[in-house]
Amino acid sequence: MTTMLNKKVDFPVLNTTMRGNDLVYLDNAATTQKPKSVLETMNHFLTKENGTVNRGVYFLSQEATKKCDDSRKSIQLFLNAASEKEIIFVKGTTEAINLVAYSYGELLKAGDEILITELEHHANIVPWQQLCLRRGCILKVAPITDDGHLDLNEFKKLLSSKTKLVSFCHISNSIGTINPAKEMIKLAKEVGAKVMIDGAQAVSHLKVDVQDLDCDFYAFSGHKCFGPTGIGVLYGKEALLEKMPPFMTGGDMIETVSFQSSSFAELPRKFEAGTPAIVEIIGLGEAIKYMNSLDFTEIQEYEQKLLNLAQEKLGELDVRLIGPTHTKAAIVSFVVNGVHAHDVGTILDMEGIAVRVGHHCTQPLMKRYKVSSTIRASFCFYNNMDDVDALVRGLKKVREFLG
Ligand code: 7TS
Repeated sequence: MTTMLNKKVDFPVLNTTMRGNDLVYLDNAATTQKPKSVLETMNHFLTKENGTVNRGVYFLSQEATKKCDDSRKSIQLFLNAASEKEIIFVKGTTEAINLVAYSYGELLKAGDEILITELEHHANIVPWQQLCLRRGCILKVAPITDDGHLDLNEFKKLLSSKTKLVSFCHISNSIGTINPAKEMIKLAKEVGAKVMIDGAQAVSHLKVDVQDLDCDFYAFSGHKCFGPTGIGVLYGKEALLEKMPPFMTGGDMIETVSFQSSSFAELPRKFEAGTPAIVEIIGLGEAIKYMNSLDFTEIQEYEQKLLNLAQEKLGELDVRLIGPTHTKAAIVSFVVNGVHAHDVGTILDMEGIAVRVGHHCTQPLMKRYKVSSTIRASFCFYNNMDDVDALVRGLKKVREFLG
């Protein structure tokens, strides 16, 4: 390998041991580790500066408010959104999609169609399915080809003037497929549909530019891009957010309240009911700062090298790779022939190797491949060649133990 980014040093957890071995963390699609700067910023805030936002006349509250505003601003710049009003703080990708399904869903009527793909995480299936049950809309699903890519011809065929919303993952969490987002958005716009992108797996791997993509909504989770859990972002085009009713109601999202009626706050607060996740917002701001210090072109090249090496070495073992082999993120999903995925995961864990086994919250996709579960190793720029070797050594042990 020519480039070694050597970033493990920034992430304290990666320098610990697990069951007597150096930790090999390969579950980055589930959650990423946090750099020191994020941990220190959150600790500093809670230790020295804790206060609530948007209320106090006192210093601590003003400081907390300013830090949350700064975080929103850095997210706006990070995504290249046109305005801070377009950045809504939510709990995570799941909440962002639910918000759109409820609020944008209020604008839909019986017979309207929503188009998703076979690649989706349950978080990008269930909210639409439930919306369809509530409002009589129709859920359509664009199929994938055997090699794990969206079948663009079928996708095109499913688009019509009835399609009101298309929602798809930028990158599949389960098999790593990178969707041709720009092309899909262009096609959806031709029939007048709005587009939501589930970017949970993308923001830590690709440079995302919402204006260049021209999507209407984009969602991601802080914990999957080096920030804390409990915080995520919904980007939405201002004009569309203006038309949508609030999702949750209560404090912070109002302008005036009487017992008869209420008026709502301006964007983005119209969609942010209740005391926000203050320290998490500040932590996410620091994670964005960390990502701004990275060169995403270099990261992509490096992660592709890790992926190629992993695919090559796994190809030499008695395993079946599931999903695409190209145009994909550094996620490998596979089954070890004749061995249950959970047994593989348990033996790897004994070696200090963390992978996810199961259906990865993509049961329909598992069904498509006629498997109930896979082993998934998902890489990040802080992984290195030794981590790939450790995985391969671990899989050889699985064979030794289980035959
Ligand atoms: N969409 C995608 C593509 C995801 O990968 C996930 C989480 C979600 C939505 C939901 O994100 P959350 O932060 O709201 O939970 N994916 C995974 C995974 O692959 N393993 O654990 C969680």
